[in-house]
Amino acid sequence: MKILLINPPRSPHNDILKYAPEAAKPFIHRKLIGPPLGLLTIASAIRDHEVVLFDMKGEYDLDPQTPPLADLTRRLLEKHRPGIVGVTIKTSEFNHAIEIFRVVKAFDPSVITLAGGLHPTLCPQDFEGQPADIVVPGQAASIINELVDNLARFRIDPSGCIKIPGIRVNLGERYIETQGIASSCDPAGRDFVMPDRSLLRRWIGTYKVGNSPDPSTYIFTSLGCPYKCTFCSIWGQFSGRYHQRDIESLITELKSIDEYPVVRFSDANTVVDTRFMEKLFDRIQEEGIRKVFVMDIRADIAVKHPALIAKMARGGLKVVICGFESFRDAELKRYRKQSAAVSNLEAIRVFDDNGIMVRGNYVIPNTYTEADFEALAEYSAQNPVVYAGYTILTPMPGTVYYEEVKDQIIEKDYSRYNFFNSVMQTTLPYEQFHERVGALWLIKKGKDVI
Ligand code: B12
Ligand code: SF4
Repeated sequence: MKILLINPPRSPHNDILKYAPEAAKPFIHRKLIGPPLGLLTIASAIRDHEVVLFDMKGEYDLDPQTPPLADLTRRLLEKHRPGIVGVTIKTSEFNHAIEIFRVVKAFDPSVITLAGGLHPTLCPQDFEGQPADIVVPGQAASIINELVDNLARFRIDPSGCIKIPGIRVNLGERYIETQGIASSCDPAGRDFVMPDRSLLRRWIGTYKVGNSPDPSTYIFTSLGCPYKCTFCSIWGQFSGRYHQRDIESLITELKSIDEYPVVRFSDANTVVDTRFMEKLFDRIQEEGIRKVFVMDIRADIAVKHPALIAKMARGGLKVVICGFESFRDAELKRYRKQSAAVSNLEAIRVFDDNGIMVRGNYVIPNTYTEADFEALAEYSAQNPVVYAGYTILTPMPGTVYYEEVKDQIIEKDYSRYNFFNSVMQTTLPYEQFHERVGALWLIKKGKDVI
């Protein structure tokens, strides 16, 4: 049975960009670029079946004249005639995923639709009444084969899957959560699936970040995060667990991706076990692996372990994304960041000393007034980083922050939940708030490394 796996297009909404001063616009993110690692993992797990992976983000980047979503989906259905269509979904892509499922069901109601990824993991209930036959929460690489085998055996009838624990099955009149707990999955260890990047070859030229002429790929050395920041979706996705990869498996993967000189670690929080990172970079050196590495490192960790940062820089670490979040301890405390504002400044020094380009990200609450914006702008200008990102503190469904403020949410359209549009009433007028956020992007120093 043929399975079509789709990475949906990006949400088009970006009110920071829309209302920003013209001078700031070139610096503001228009789109994040990168291969869909989760979907690739799923595709690689079921490679014994006939799988087609289609990256719609990559396709629209490759050819902006690509037809609109519904037409593109119909073309894919006509070309491949799949029995199953699976879509990977984060919150801002929910609407696009539902549109894809609608087109599939209109094309042929017997095609099974599968929803997987972050949003189905955190909010599986959102799919009730939607044209998604099966919702697969969590790291699905360990059950996807069983699921597909069942669908094949039961002639593509979703009711044949109700014995698989931990999924949601839409039986038309009933939307049921199957009994039992999904067998414990060890996604970074026993159940790790080596991604087969040849499935993404068509779009490799689009996976370029910054000014780099070379394509980049994602690799994870860990999944989840041991911290519990209130606004963050990631620790909830993994129920607070942190899964670490095996070093030799990582070395094998790094040695197999010659066509990708730039490697972006997709870890939420790359340096947790410092001994692991020491060893990984020893092995990278021993094997003579030369890559430009990009990764997320917490400010407090960089401050505590400058020698490790120096070693990683010698091993190819060139860009660090650092969640500064705020310049005020009171805000950091409210977000449960467990890092003090002073660490942001000290971390900038550690990274600068090692020639690492820092991308520092601040999150802006909807309550910010002119005085708050001025205070942040002054602080940022005194402590500039090569590239600073300013996005909106957004209550992503499934987070602690969402529960804290859900009564204040005025925007229910998920396609606006991408950190670029306020979904709550802003203290400043809406346009002015976004303009102020946009203007902050002007504060940067130096030249981008890649
Ligand atoms: C790689 C990545 C990307 C890549 C690729 C994503 C893609 N699909 O195209 C790119 C760069 C394109 C990207 C873009 C964006 N991203 Co992003 N991204 C990540 C990142 C760093 C890693 C995800 C990952 O690869 N994890 C490892 C894999 C193995 O796990 P996984 O994806 O969960 O997949 C497993 C399961 O979920 C499941 N599964 C996944 N898909 C499917 C599909 C089916 C059918 C099934 C059955 C199972 C299944 O099985 C997989 C294997 O076990 C995470 C942060 C993090 N560290 O988690 C943010 C993250 C997911 N991104 C996030 C966001 C917000 C975005 C953007 C909206 C940012 C922006 N402002 O533009 C855009 C989305 C586009 C848009 N504008 O709408 C948020 C999501 C928050 C939320 N609740 O939605 C995260 C959590 C980061 C954060 N700061 O909070 N992203
Ligand atoms: S914001 Fe970073 S440190 Fe905090 S929980 Fe999320 S991934 Fe972990």
